[in-house]
Amino acid sequence: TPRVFSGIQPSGNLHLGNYLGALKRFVDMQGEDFETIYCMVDLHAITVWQDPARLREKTREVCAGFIAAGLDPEKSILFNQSQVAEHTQLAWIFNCIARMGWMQRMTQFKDKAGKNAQNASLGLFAYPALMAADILTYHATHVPVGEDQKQHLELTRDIAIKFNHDYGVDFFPVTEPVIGGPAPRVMNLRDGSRKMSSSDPSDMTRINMTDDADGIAKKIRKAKTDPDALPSETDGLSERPEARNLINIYAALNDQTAEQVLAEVGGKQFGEFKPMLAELAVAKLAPISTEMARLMGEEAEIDRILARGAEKARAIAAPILQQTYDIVGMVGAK
Ligand code: AQP
Repeated sequence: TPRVFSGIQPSGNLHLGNYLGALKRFVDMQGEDFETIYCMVDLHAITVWQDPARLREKTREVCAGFIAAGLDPEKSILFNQSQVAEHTQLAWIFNCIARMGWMQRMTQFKDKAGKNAQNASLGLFAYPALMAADILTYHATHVPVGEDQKQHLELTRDIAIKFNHDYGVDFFPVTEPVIGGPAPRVMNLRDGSRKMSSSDPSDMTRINMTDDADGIAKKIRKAKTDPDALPSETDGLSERPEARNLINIYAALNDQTAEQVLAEVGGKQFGEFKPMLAELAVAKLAPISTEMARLMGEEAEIDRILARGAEKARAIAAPILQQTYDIVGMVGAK
């Protein structure tokens, strides 16, 4: 069976972008067709400063979010990245495969490092090589992510290809990004040109998985829109990023396509559509946030799930790392 790997950083609040771009799709892939491995990537989170107590809390919160959204620890391997040392061990090998020029082209580094790149951590620069190791230490073939991760997945492919070429082996698979669904890039509610993000200083720009019904309704009511009625076909959304975003969110939450949604709501004003969207968002998200809150009260249970998941993950990763060491020529590789 093909293997799926993906992760989410426990660095901020889980938001609707994480849910529709990643988590909901993790759940969709869980089942007979794939072996699914999902990770809280705490080592990625610390590429920018994290308060230790908050990092612990957020790691458990993301795990609670995974389970509340429908990931079943019996069907998917769930664990915390730092629990499986093979990720960092393989990342070192990949640091020696990836080229400086490749890394310098990464737009996420440029965005996050900002103007003062000299002051960014070395880890932030090397982030995509660790991500390649996360994926390839399981020989994962499918990686569900939001559209913002596309460039990092291309780098993962480049690393696999160069490793195989340099050592004359056919060892690492060339991974397929699984970017799709109606909302691969959920936009900021106040600015349709920017993605919804946990690091935006304004909480009104995003819907958090922990927001209550009133909070969700208020954020949707205040979301930026334009004065026109909704079109009945997606062509009519091309110059209307805010309208497109709300339609895509509706479609993704309701397991429809944007076309299907517009066939129903075309002609309506936002005054009528926004309450429909708020009602749908609350109906879909409230059960998840309620379950998340309950699970957060069961810290020991979460830690047990992570420990068990880490053991299963290590059983897959360890032999692949040893084979890698052997290919590279390290004495003592098993
Ligand atoms: N706006 C988004 N739309 C669709 N997918 C998104 N993802 C993130 N934002 C959106 C997807 O969520 C997964 C986890 O990403 P991450 O670990 O980078 O999470 P994050 O730090 O919470 O992402 P942010 O909010 O965008 O963080 P900052 O503000 O730090 O940049 C990935 O699959 C990602 O594509």
